[in-house]
Amino acid sequence: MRRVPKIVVFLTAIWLLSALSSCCPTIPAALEASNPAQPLTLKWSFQMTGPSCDRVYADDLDGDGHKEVIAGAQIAENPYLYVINYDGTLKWKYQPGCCVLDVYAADLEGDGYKEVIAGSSDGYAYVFNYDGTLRWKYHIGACVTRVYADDLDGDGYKEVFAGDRLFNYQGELLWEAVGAYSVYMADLEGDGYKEFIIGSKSEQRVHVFNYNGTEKNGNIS
Ligand SMILES: [Ca+2]
Ligand SMILES: [Ca+2]
Ligand SMILES: [Ca+2]
Repeated sequence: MRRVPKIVVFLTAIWLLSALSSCCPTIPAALEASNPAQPLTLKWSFQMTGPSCDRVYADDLDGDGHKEVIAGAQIAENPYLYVINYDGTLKWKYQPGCCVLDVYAADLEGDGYKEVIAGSSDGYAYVFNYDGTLRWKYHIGACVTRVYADDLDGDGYKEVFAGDRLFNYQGELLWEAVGAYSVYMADLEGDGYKEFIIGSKSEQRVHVFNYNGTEKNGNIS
């Protein structure tokens, strides 16, 4: 039986260890989109730095009537957050310290321009202006796997959820939701205040909080 060289075993072990210890998942196979009954036509494709793109989103950041595509490269080496024009050309890009895990866009202060929110496995939540300039970033520490924004208290300014924390639009910490994994904001009973809905990964529960961070009606399992 042919022996595997020690260096190959060593490098494979290093790769496996780094893949397991990182927030970045293993690299999937190449995309195949096919349906013989209804063939798909490729409009354009954009070459990223890494072999994996985990999060994509689209919105009209600058209000010119064309939506931009936001895409995050999920690779530890040379990762980038990309904002791509509707025609497939690069608008801007930003290099965080590690993989981009989630992206979202929202007009935080209602000035007509949407901000780009990104979470990274470098432990930071990032908020960018529509033109790619960094507005603020916050070091959460753990991998920032979810980002989202909505106006929770109805004051006209959107709050930013990132990782397990809630910030005001200027990046000031409002409160923490330790153990949060997924999030959404909606006015459940129509009283003008949105509730903060949080899915917990470890507890297998959904929690609903009032806009001020107090738990609403106990846990909903
Ligand atoms: Ca646009
Ligand atoms: Ca804005
Ligand atoms: Ca608000």
